[in-house]
Amino acid sequence: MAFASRYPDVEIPELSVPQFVLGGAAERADRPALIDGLSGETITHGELAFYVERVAAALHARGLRKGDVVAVFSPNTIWYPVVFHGIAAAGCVISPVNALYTPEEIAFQLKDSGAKVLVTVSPFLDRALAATEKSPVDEVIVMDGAEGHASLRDLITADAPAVQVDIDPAEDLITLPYSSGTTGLPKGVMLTHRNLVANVTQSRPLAGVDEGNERIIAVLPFFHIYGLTVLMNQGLQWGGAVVTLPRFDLEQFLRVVQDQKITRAFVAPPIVLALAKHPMVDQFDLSSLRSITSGAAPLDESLAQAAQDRLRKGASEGVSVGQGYGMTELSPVSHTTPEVGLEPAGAGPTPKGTVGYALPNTECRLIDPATGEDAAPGERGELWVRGPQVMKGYLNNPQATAETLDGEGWLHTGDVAIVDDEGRYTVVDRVKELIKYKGYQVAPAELEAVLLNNPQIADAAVIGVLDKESGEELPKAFVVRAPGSEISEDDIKAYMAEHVAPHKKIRLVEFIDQVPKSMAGKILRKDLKNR
Ligand code: 4UU
Repeated sequence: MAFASRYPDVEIPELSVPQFVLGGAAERADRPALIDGLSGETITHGELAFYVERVAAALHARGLRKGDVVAVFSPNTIWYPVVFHGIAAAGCVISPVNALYTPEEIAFQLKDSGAKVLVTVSPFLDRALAATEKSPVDEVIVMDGAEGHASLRDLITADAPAVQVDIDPAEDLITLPYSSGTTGLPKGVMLTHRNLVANVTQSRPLAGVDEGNERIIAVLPFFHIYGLTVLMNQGLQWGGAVVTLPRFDLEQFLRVVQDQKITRAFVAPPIVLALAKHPMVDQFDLSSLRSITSGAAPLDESLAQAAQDRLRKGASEGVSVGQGYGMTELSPVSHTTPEVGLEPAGAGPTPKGTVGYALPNTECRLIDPATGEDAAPGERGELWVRGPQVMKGYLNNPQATAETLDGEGWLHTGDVAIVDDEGRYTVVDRVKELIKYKGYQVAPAELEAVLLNNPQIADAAVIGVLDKESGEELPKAFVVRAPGSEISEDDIKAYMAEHVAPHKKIRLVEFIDQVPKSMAGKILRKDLKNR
């Protein structure tokens, strides 16, 4: 049985993402669109639209054409959205690279996505060049400039004729973020202009937007789909200001909320934890905050309540703490908690442990993994989602696409949920391989491949184990030593830390004689979990 959304459908504008997001720029040309939370440097809506047009023209003049992939490897800065929309307006596809990645990880994405150009920042240039040694691109552009490389200033001031690229929003890709999905290695997730336009449009009826006056803190990274759609594009489309921070530091975060009069914070559970528990929070005036939404990993119900109670005891009487649920393959939002007063007709307050309601235009099913049938009412089942935010598929991987996205358009999330009589969903488990560490993806198959590259390791399997204290899932490796090897736990941790980004580090090691596998050779992760 398919559950329809409790909200009436919304109409999805037939626009490209730059047209949709920057469409209101002329009306608010002189108002800030992007503010650097540390330096205060500002780009207005008018400047943003102008720079985007210039970057698109310059990329076109350099020979980039519709469908070409440009990788972007940068922390959050006020220039990231300029680059993102410039690439998009040229009809090209942005593949956002995690700022923590090692050269090997970057090279994998460059090669797999077929990126022609890599855009980065000077502090990342060493890693970028080490990556392009392994997987060459035509050009490396350094936003803030570096000897021998074009800069963003060069692009903006280039004497290139304006371009008008025809974009078919329903077919043409805008972005190619990487996700392991339910199994295997990271894959390019093909998201169209329409996917992203839809997701921002669908989220609006639950958000209660004060058009032009919202101030969003952008501390979650733009290179992850959450930051890309919800913070950057939604924030800009709402017409207020997006205030960027390059990384999470609690004091900077609190200071920016206070000084920049932030109205909305979209965060991940570790930030809610800090807001609930850290003594420093009381030293700041956070009264401008109207809502905090947590997503990307499970949020404990009592923690959400504690954070809200604490902020309300301060000056932010009206603040609410809620949740969103999403997945890269869903552009990413399928469920969210409505702002108070925007619940579906007749529904009461949304309980804190839930991820709220399915967005408009979004259908859901809950499927019993054991039987493949719809779960009985009130019972848990794997969440399937259908709607205009569902990805087109995985790049160059029809098999993985078919395993995740069925012929009727249902995206099989690999998460287990229940729905209550009011239509509110609670995520209760995950049946896919994916591990989440501080909201970031960790793909066991990827770590297993790196482990197996070590000649001292004969076989390996990786699972996530819950750390009761932090509430985090810790990547744990089960390792079979090669004959004669005496490789130690510390050796393995050090070896992995050299090859993978910090969030993917192996945090626990157990030596075993044999990795349990099915007849078909699949690792029996359940058996490892149950040990
Ligand atoms: C339990 O993490 C994301 C997207 C997060 C997001 C975005 C916008 C959340 C709210 C929002 O408004 O994408 P991925 O692809 O990195 O990871 C997807 C996985 C899900 O399948 C699920 O296992 O992250 C987990 N997840 C959650 N789990 C995401 N949100 C939640 C949640 N509770 N609220």
